[in-house]
Amino acid sequence: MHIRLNAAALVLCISSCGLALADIQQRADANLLDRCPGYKIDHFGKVKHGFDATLELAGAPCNVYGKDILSLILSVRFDTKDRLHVHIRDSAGKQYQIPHSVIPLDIGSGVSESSSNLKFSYFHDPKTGFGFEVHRGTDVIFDTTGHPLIFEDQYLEITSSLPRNANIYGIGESPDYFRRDSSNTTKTLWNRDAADPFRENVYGSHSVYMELRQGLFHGAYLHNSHGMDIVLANDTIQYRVLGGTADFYFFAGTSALAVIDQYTELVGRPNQIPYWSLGFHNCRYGYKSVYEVNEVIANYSSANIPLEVAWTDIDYMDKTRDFTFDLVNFPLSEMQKQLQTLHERKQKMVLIIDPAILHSSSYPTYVRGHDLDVFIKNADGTEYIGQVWPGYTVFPDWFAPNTDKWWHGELQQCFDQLQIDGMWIDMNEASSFCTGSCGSGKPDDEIPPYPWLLESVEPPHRKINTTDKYLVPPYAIHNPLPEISDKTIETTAVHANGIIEYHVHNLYGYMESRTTRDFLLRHRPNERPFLLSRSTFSGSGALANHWTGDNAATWQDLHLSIASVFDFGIFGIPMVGADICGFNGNTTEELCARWIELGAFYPFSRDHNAIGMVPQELYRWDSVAEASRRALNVRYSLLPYFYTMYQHSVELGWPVARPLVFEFPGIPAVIDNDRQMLIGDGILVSPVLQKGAVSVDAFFPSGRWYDWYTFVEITGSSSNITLSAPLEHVNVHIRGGKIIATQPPALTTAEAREHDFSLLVATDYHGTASGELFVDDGQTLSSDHRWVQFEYADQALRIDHRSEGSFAIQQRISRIVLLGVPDIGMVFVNNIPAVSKISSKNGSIVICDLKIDINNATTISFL
Ligand code: MIG
Repeated sequence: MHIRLNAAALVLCISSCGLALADIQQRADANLLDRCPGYKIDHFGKVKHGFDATLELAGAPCNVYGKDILSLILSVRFDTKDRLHVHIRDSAGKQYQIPHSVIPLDIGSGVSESSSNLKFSYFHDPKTGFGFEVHRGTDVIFDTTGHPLIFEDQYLEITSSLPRNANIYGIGESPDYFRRDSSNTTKTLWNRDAADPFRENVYGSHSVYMELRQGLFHGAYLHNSHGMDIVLANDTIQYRVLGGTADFYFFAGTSALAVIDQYTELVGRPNQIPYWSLGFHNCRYGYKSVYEVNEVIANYSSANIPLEVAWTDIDYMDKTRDFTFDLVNFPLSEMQKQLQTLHERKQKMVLIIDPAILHSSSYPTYVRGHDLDVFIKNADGTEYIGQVWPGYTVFPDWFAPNTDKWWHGELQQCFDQLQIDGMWIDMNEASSFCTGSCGSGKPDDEIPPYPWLLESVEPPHRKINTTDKYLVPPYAIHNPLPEISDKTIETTAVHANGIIEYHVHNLYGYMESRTTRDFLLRHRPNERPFLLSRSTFSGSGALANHWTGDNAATWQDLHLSIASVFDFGIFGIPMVGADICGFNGNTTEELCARWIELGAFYPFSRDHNAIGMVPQELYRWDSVAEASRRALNVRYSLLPYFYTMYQHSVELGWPVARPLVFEFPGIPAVIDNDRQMLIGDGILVSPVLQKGAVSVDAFFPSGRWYDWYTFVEITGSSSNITLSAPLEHVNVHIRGGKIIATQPPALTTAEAREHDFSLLVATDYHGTASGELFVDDGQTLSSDHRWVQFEYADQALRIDHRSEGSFAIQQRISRIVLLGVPDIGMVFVNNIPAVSKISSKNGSIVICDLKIDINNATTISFL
């Protein structure tokens, strides 16, 4: 019998057992840093679309956390009119840089300095040497002058001044409030399997931030795969990086959406998702059998709660080995039946895969991989062996020439047996339960005990080898474990190209996402893959989607989930959500009800639970079931709108879930609002985040807002309004000035898509409103599409479409709801009186029984 426990237990132990090196070593050499001489700039000259120069160390090396590099190259390029690239690298070209083949950054067409919205200038300070400024108009958005550049082989330090109390967003992955505390924040970027500890580094790395100054946003991104700390303190942002080069990109903004557009143009636009993935997903760790999952699926449907996708966790595997099925509890034949039934009902199945592969000569997947030489190595050339669920494991080396072929082959065999609809890749930080190559030399059949099951609660940590500069780099980033190799692959492990893990650790999940997505694309050419990855890096959004990992069933984590969803909007991974009702710990009825009321609006909406916790499927309590039906009804009604907003993500990077500050940057009161969530720019969700509360204080920017359910108008006056919020109710409002297309909800997205549309025309104080609807087949990559445009003014609604695309929309508009308009008596469609039914409800006008073809330009007048 295999006992599985939550790995979080291990994390808790390690972080409390050992003092992290960073704590001991933390800036012990701070005074030495004062000796760093900075650089002298020379040979500054104009080149096409920018400047080049050389930098020479301006004095004696300080060698604080490595060896100072004497000679550097500065190149400045105006990539696009809103993106400036400033790259400082070693002249010798020895520092590790992320290859273009791994992350294909956009290089931009190049513009002249005069047509760029950003300008570059440099200064020489007698004390600190070279420094540079990035200007946007009169604003200096990045300014390193007065802070010496430190460029050592294992330590870069770049410091830029910030305004006092700067409004900084982004930098992660790290569970935190959305607006970072710019007076005292250290964000460590070192991918780590940790159960969402507040403010610490977790699964992914995104060294991008946005800053809001006087109503305008700008952004900056450091393209570097090394471990780093990004420190906000003393009115500066300081990068402390364990290697590589200072490869910066600056984004002119000026809106939040513009910054994200500019950033995702560089690192990759979000992937196109299948329409079904916007449905509701159910998962848990610890389902005992395929039969139990069958019951769960049936229970959703008898409770009338929409369930689009049934997920199964590592429980389905035979002894947690990838690409196998448990013969007794999850036999393949029963899984096939489940899949068939799901498909008959227009539902989907997603399964999990972990990267760690059992090291055993009787495990065919391992043997094939070994024969193709696809696993990460020790320095002596033997296979690197760690420990994950199945026992001692090896790890695919995504850099090795045969790895894609092998990984695709294993997946192919699995898909040949079971045509699942999407994939979930977990543990790809990569997570390993022991430190170092702990399984080397162990007999084939030895299954290691899990460290947290050992009698002494505290697994003895190995002796720390401070003489190896890659195991214990001179500068200790604030990774809260004794070694940066803890709970992952050791930094000295070697990839096929000779590169050690130290340089590329943060890329592991990104690279697994790429090859896994490639498989899905090859396997079903032209079908949009659905892929969910725990570990991500800059650019992952082009390949995969994300959930925020192992949160806890607490009110605090319910609240923080909003900020994390917003963070991933900045990171270019807009299809994101947190485990609804909470993963670790037992949820409660009330918390679960409140969580689905928020989670129904996460772009990626999935209930997920840890093993051993009380069940939390949405039908388990009457109040939760009722809250779920109501909230998911709103979500499913809004699917056309979610999908339209997601198409903005695909084309422009714009996040689906947005903080108020993105849409109302001029209102100081919303700079730190991470308690409400806008969907696109037109729907405001104001969830209850507090135990026992039956009302919510919600901020409403000035303007007209309309209650989703009653159509009652609320007058926003840039202040809080207390809304009633009984347990089963979540407040949702429509923003005046927007037109939103909806479809009647159903139990699956396929069914919901077949219904005719309603248009919610929510007018502003000028009596106008506008909106768009994007429609395509929701499934193929080559689908034709149509962008329908709606404009309401002077009591007339004009329907038109963008010139691109000619997808024929089958569904008609059968209902129009006019919000905030005077009474009407008649409806004309293209000047012809329309047969329709007009009624009014709470000051709104509801027109039913219409049959309006939206493929043609149409004018509907209301008199
Ligand atoms: O360490 O596959 O974050 O969602 O249920 C636990 C079991 C491994 C961690 C994932 C979680 C998943 C769990 N996995």
